[in-house]
Amino acid sequence: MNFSAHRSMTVLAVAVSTLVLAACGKKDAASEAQVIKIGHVGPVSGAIAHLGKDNENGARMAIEELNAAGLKMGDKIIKFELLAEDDAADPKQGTAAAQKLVDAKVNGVIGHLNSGTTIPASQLYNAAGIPQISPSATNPKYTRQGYAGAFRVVADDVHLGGTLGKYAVETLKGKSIAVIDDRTAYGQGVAEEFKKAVAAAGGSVVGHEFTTDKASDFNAILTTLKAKKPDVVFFGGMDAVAGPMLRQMKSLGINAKFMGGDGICTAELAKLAGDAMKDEGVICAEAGGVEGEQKVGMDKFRADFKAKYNAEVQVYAPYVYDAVKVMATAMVNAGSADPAKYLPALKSINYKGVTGNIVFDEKGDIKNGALTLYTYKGGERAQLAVVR
Ligand code: ABU
Repeated sequence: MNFSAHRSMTVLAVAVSTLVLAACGKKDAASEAQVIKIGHVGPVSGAIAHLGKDNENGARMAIEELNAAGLKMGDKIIKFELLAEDDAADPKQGTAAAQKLVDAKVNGVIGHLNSGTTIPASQLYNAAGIPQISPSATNPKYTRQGYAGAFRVVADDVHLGGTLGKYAVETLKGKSIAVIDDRTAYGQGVAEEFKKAVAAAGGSVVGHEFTTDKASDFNAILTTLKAKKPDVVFFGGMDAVAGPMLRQMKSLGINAKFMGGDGICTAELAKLAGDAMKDEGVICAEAGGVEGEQKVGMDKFRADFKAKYNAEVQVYAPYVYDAVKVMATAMVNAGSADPAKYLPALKSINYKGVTGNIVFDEKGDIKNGALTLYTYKGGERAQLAVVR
């Protein structure tokens, strides 16, 4: 082959390989997955880490299922990526975690677990135009700030405290009702709603004492309340504090029924309370619930969760799971993960999840939210009733 023929062959080979590369590049661009970032925040360290992990596992389960479903937006496969942050249930760490997610330009956030972290964090998400769904924060203020992107898939403390207050008077026939709260946004809020409902039902609150979400010694406040001979003690706070409180009530000989909201209504409470957990001695409410044929989906979720994580659902995992799927469904319906584009689809969602039907009202709260009243028998949560 002379030089000229060799040169022609070389030019042809270069041209062909350029065409092939261009074609491959085009194919790669079309088949490349579109990554959608979902932030999740909960306390995976500290006293209620067991609840934060429960939530995070609910989110992971939903993300894995969504990715396995091979969903598409236009001609691109969607890959959901979970950016999980720890706020340790602390408001300052909550805003730091929120800022991290804002800086990472997440497409949406599921969280936080606590009202005390969710409310301040919501200001950052709102300023950045990032939609947020809380699966468990029940303080009513969260959805009453006028933020277009703030949603909640559980009932709020007005509903929780109101139902429990009425139950204390009308069903438990409490005559001398005492209240303790941990001064968090949740504990204080649910206790005040409980007191309003007790008064509305004609009952009487004989004392209200205060603690913190980190306390472990309640002897002083329990001794003060014991003098008032309570037949019901309501606690606004979380299970990590309620467990030791129940033990100290037992050692002080306080035989009152113990009540609380969703923060104590966990699988872990019986372990934390040990032998102070008497059958039917505790009444609490989860801020959601299913009945009838919807129980099939919830039962399957619980069994799948147990098989996957070798752990019982604590309380909120199914709500986190549904919240992730609600957000993903809104994105797919809108054909976009751009918050401004999928927000209208999120507002008008009608989603049948494992926790029931999810439709939002004008504030972003779940419409027709349920509550489930529980007691404990043999160390296990036992359902009393679903209330709407
Ligand atoms: N709803 C109970 C626990 C979370 C919170 O609202 O702080």
